[in-house]
Amino acid sequence: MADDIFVTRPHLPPLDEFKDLLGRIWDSGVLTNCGPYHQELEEMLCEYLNVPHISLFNNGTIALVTALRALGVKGEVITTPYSFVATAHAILWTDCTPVFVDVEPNSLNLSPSQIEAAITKNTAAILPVHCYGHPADVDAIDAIGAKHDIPVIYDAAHAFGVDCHCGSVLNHGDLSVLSFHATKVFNTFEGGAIVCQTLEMKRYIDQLKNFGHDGEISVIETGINGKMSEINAAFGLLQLDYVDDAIGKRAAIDKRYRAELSDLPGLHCLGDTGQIRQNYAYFPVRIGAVFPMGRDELYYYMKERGVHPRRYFYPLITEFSMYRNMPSADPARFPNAAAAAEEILCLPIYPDLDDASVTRIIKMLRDASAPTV
Ligand code: T4K
Repeated sequence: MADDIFVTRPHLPPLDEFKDLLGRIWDSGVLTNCGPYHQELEEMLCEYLNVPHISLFNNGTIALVTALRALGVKGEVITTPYSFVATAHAILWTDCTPVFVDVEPNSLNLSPSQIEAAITKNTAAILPVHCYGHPADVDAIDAIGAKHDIPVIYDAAHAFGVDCHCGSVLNHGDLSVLSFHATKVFNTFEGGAIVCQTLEMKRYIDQLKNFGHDGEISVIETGINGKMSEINAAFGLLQLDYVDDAIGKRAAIDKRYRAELSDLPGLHCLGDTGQIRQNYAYFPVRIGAVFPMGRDELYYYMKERGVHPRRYFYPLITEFSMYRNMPSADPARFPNAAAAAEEILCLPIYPDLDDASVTRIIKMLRDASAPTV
């Protein structure tokens, strides 16, 4: 229906400005294979994100697979069951074995002590997620990686432009992987990237995403086609001009939700992370026992009234058939993740969500919290 509200809507810059950029593609005939827009977007993103090197990809999932491959990861990879399924699928695609451990009860990010407890001689990497763009405990996790000489790859799909206590969260670990999917804070329709710390690693990743080519007639790796096209890169350049404004609009919605929902008994707003630079990618709320409806009841109540929140991340990854029978997929191993999967609802948040719509969502939640009998 026309006035339905979805969990997100992509931010789109003025079409005329995009047409101008397309003109240059038509003139040059360079459509892909790391052309001028691709190069310019890499440079602009390094500057904007304050990272030393970035390699653009055609999506975040291929970037995750390539990141694991770039570090030669073979064996067990410790990760979270509380994420989008692509996190674990990337591990299977590289013929590695996910080992699922629990998250912290409040941040819903991987618990360092649970990671440490799961390390064996077969552990080949740690793959934490900055869930909802809220930084994982990067100091503790990086220290575990260093202590055991195990690489750390952060799935930073939600963490575009996020800072932790010491600057960009993307500079932690060996590699960080971004998604620029249409539903993300910064989007290139489809897209993704790997952030790395050395030029040598960037060159290697660039070879891997380009079939393993090392020059016109030389192929040195079993690479893949992970390249971002010029159209996507041009769109990204335009998005960058508007991304601060877009994050500012998200922040204003986040502030209203917190101010006007936090007194509701049994509804807890997550992610008030204080001093860090946030991107307000999601607005997760936890529906506790004292709320008059369960999480699922509230989800359907809102949908029936034209508002479509999402239950990110329900079900847990470990519920899916390809993971369910793995030894580490026993839900008894991760009570915090299991509880979150049953209790979290992500409310709509995106730059063009207008005040009237936010008012409508808040009123709907207030009505649900005090049903008339
Ligand atoms: N790691 C993590 C932690 C991730 O969250 C993701 C992706 C990845 C890795 C992999 O990155 P990519 O390979 O995707 O780059 C969405 C996205 O498809 C997915 O990118 C994202 N995570 C995941 C959390 O959410 P769905 O199934 O929720 O998408 P969908 O189509 O239901 O869209 C949600 C809402 O957005 C719709 O109700 C309407 C709106 N929408 C969506 C699209 C695609 C639009 O208005 N326009 C659009 O074009 O998965």
